[in-house]
Amino acid sequence: MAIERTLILIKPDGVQRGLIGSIVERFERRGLKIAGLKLMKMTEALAAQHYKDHVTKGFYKGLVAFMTSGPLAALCVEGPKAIEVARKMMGKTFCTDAEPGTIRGDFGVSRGMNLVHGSDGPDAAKRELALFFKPEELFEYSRALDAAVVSDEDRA
Ligand code: DAT
Ligand code: MG
Repeated sequence: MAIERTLILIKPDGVQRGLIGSIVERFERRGLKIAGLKLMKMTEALAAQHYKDHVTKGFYKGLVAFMTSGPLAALCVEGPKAIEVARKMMGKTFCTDAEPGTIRGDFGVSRGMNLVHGSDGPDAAKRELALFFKPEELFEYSRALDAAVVSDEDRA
């Protein structure tokens, strides 16, 4: 099954800067489907689970302070190879390194305040989606435009 789901977070800087719509629009325009969407606050406990691989890193404390500083928008984005497609759309980790045309490369100049999170692989996507969404908050639905966006070959 080549149709994947991934977790995208529009981080507190993106919400503060009024970029929720601009960022969500990028995923919609690409043809990806929004299977879940909500505004929420990341608690320290959720940050510890979400960023468990980074707990020992020097930047962890600052990262958690930033991520818990205000509301963020959580999205479940679905489509063919959605995990890799979304990561490419986000650009390199630090906005200063990200190519123009990417979300980080078009909207940011910061290192840490890099606007978006995207799961980095299938295991992370599954784990992270379960952290942020209850099953009933994710939706399976067809759109009238799906036949023009995804072919049978894409689904295979
Ligand atoms: P990504 O968000 O591109 O998957 P990551 O998982 O390596 O990057 O790191 C998670 C977040 O932590 C990243 O979006 C920004 C912050 N971060 C990573 N490395 C950092 C560093 N060396 N200094 C400061 N913040 C860093
Ligand atoms: Mg990461």
